[in-house]
Amino acid sequence: MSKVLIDAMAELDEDLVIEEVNALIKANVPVMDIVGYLQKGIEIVGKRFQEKRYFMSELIISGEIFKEVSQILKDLMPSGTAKHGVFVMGTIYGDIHDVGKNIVCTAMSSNDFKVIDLGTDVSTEKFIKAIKEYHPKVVAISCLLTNCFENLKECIQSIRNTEFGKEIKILIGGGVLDKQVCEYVKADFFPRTIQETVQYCKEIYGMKSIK
Ligand code: B12
Repeated sequence: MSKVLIDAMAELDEDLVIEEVNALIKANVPVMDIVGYLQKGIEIVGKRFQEKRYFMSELIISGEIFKEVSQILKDLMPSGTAKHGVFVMGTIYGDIHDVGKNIVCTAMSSNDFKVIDLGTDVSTEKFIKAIKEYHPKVVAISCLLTNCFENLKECIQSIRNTEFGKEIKILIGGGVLDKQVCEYVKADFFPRTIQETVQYCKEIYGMKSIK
């Protein structure tokens, strides 16, 4: 556990965050552990925002710091060969958060999936168009806002209503989600970790081992 990194992220001390991330990399701390510490720090940012101790500017800065660090961490993950199945992912319409989505996409790509990243604020039509074009067995939707749950539900229902909708597995994720939301929006699975996401997708595509 790196309290230094958690606190530096919470305090939005960009230089210290980068210094500590580099120190952890040097000490061979696994990339996903580093992401976990950053996430703990950014959760504190979110809490302070809720308590009105931080404002929009601090949210924006926290997202920027996370993105910068993600770039450093991305280079440490193998780029992958895209030889396995297709993984379509996007952030639901109404929501522009993309830090978590980008991490999941990078992890999937480095685990040899062909990743189709649809971006943020993705409409139902765009998801369906991508499904028709790429024929994925798994579609992943990110959502960080409570007021987008209805969008999530509508989008999933619309995907299910298409001709291929019954066979596709739909995963959801994002800070505010839990198993109850997963049931409410009728998604197939709510992975708690990225490792679980990778494992689930490998199983769906009939692969045995996990990297
Ligand atoms: C940074 C940030 C922003 C940045 C986003 C920058 C960006 N490029 O993404 C900006 C400033 C744009 C922003 C805007 C807003 N935000 Co904001 N934001 C955050 C903050 C602080 C961090 C989010 C983040 O990047 N976390 C780090 C990543 C790594 O975590 P993650 O996304 O959860 O992803 C991880 C997992 O969940 C998982 N995952 C994510 N998606 C998926 C999908 C699948 C399929 C799977 C398997 C896994 C998975 O993988 C990741 C790695 O483990 C959160 C606080 C928090 N606790 O999350 C608030 C938060 C999400 N925001 C919030 C709010 C309210 C807003 C605004 C409405 C504020 C406003 N008044 O305008 C706007 C909404 C704009 C919009 N329409 O989308 C609230 C949401 C509350 C709620 N219950 O709805 C939060 C929780 C803050 C709070 N506590 O109040 N925000």
